[in-house]
Order: sequence, then C-alpha cells, then structure tokens
Amino acid sequence: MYDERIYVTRSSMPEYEEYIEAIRPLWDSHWLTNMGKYHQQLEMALKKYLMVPEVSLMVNGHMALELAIQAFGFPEGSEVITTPFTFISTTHAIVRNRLKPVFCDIKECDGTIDETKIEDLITKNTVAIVPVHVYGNICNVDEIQHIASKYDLKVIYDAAHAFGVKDGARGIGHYGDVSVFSFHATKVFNTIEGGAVTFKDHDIYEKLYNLKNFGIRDEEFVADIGANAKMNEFCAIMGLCNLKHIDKAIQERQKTSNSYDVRIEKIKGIKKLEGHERWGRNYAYYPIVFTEDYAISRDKVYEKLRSNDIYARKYFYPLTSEQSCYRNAFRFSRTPLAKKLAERVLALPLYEGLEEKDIGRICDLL
Ligand code: T4K
Repeated sequence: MYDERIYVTRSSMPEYEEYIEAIRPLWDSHWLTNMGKYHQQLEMALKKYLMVPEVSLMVNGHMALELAIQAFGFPEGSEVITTPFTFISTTHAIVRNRLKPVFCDIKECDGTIDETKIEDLITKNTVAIVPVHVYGNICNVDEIQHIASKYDLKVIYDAAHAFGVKDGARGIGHYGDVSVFSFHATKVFNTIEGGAVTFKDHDIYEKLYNLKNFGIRDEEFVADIGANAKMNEFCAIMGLCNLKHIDKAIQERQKTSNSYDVRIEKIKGIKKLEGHERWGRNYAYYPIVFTEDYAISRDKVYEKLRSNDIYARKYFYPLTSEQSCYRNAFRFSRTPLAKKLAERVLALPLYEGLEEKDIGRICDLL
C-alpha cells in the first residue's frame, strides 16, 4: 500500500536491481561480515569522497561516537564540554564512557557550540570537547582547535549530520582529533545502519579496530577489551551503491531547499538558520525557526501539519540535558540560547524525491 504521509525524511535507495546485483557475490563467497571485501572497499571509497586520511567503518553512528571517545582512554569522571542541542546519542556516548558532560550554550544563528563560552567551562578535570555540526552547520573549527591546543584537550566532532561537507581542499572529517559520521537510514548518505570515524593518526585505526572487533588480532590473541561494532557486508554494499548516486542526491536536496527558501522568505515570523560561506552544504535538514516578534507557536504549526499527514520533527527538542535521565545529574551551566532554539525550531520534510507540489502544500499550511 502506498503511504500518502509525508515524513521528515525518506531513505535514499539505489534501484532494486542495482542492489540485488551488487549483493549477488555474497551467495558465492558466504562471507557476510568481519571486515570483508566490501567493508574494505567502502572504507577506501569514503576516504576519497570525504577527503580524509583515515576512515574506520562502524555498525552505526552511535557506536562510532562511543568507541571514538573510548579510544582516548580518559580517566573515569573526567569532564567533556559539549552541547545539549543535539540528538540524545551525543550525550549518551559521553555518559556511557563514564565521563561527565558539561553543557555549553550554542549560537542562535546556526545551532553550533558557542566557542566564546567554552573556556569558562574548562576545569582541571576537562579532557575533551565534543562539538556537534548540527544540521550539517559547521562549528568554528579553528577557534575550537585553538582552545583545545591551549588546554591540551582532545576534540571529537559529532559530524553525524555533516556527510560530504568540505571547504575545497579538505573534508570536514579532517578537523579535530576525530570526527564521527552517521550512515543511518535517515541520513544524506546511508548504509541502512552504519557510521564511521575519520582521523589523521593511523594509530587510532588500530585502536578502533580492536574496540569494534572484541580486541581480537588473531585466533589466539586478544589485544584489548573491545566491543562488537563491525559493519556487515550487506550494509557496506548498500553504502557502495548509494555512494555512486550521492552527488545527485545532494543536488536534489539542494533543489528542494531552494524551493523552500523562495516560499519561506515570504512567510512572516519564520527564519532560517545561517550557513557559512567557507563550507559547502549537504542539505541534510531544513530547519525553520519561529521568531519572537510574531505570535505563532511552533507546536501549533507542528500539530497543524500532522493533522494534514505531514510529519515535520522538533529536532532537537527537548535539550538532552533536560531529558529525565539527565535532569539535574551534572554540573549545572546555563544554556538559554539552546533552550530558546529547541523551543522554536522545526525540521521540515526534506529528502530526495520530495515533490514540488508537496513543498507548495507544506508552505501553504505554514
Ligand atoms: N549524533 C547525532 C547528532 C545524531 O543526529 C545521530 C542520529 C547520532 C549521533 C547517532 O547516529 P546513529 O547511531 O543513529 O547512526 C533519527 C535517526 O534514527 C537518527 O539516526 C538521527 N540521528 C536522528 C536525528 O533521527 P528518529 O527517532 O527521529 O527516527 P525515526 O524512526 O522517527 O525516523 C524519522 C523519519 O525517517 C521517519 O518518520 C521516516 C523516515 N525513515 C525512517 C526509517 C527508520 C525512513 O525513511 N526510513 C527508515 O528506515 O531518529
């Protein structure tokens, strides 16, 4: 049955025949996982596409982030500066490593961490910064690196939304000590479930290899206390197929985004977040923000759209720091701009194949 509902996103997929043809060799080899041929091919292909020196594939974005943090071996209870304006995975990855998140406020213009507020939060227990390139908007990587170098901190970027963003010569995964991408079904580029860590230092590859493969180096040698976070061959092949079409997929998203832009500009009380000229865009999300000077409530619009079978999403509300599992759990720091944005933002449907007539209908309802 064809579903008439319009969701915030829809997975990009290759043609059915293309994927079936691509997975056929698995029936000959019977080799389905454990760093197989396609896992290796995808790592190589992503190094090139993402313009990064090293890539380690993972089973999903969350485990990529959890293991990337674990790879640095921070002492239990150390503090990590991050933002609460993100998907819950970012905060969970820190806390599941037995570290303490210290929440820094964001910039209202783009939703990324306010780099001018980081230094005030640094204590003798701070070991790292985990900023988020939220919606594919890129943090102030130069200033963050400057602060990190000054205080000898690691920088671990949550780049879950930033697939393919580059500044000409370098991919975004080149910045910080490591960057973590999500290849979930809802992302610009998907491997069904999947993720990756990118970095410059080859030693990190060995460490992550151990952490994602039980620490096993050979049949009789376990080098580390690792988890199991390997990407399987079906997912790697989905990635290889999707990668062939990624430029077209991003172009289509751009077209949809432009079409929204023209209409949204004419609607009072709604504004867009800013991008940065230095960075390309991947059009991962189309967030709109309801401004204070005009009396429309984000929640009313969300409900109105829902009653018309349009499922926009309040990414990212509530703040992760306000979820019941974290409320009052950590050192308190005020993040009023993150709170304000979380209460006013709405991600509109954006995906490859969203039709012009649907964009028109969504904007008419707005
Ligand atoms: N860091 C950040 C900043 C993140 O945003 C995320 C994930 C992570 C880390 C962790 O990465 P992963 O471990 O997930 O790789 C979705 C995604 O599940 C999640 O990956 C994503 N961020 C988050 C922002 O959004 P939900 O709970 O909103 O997903 P769901 O199931 O409601 O799906 C949203 C819409 O997508 C559906 O209404 C229809 C469409 N959809 C969904 C699925 C599952 C498809 O078209 N195909 C599908 O297979 O979390």
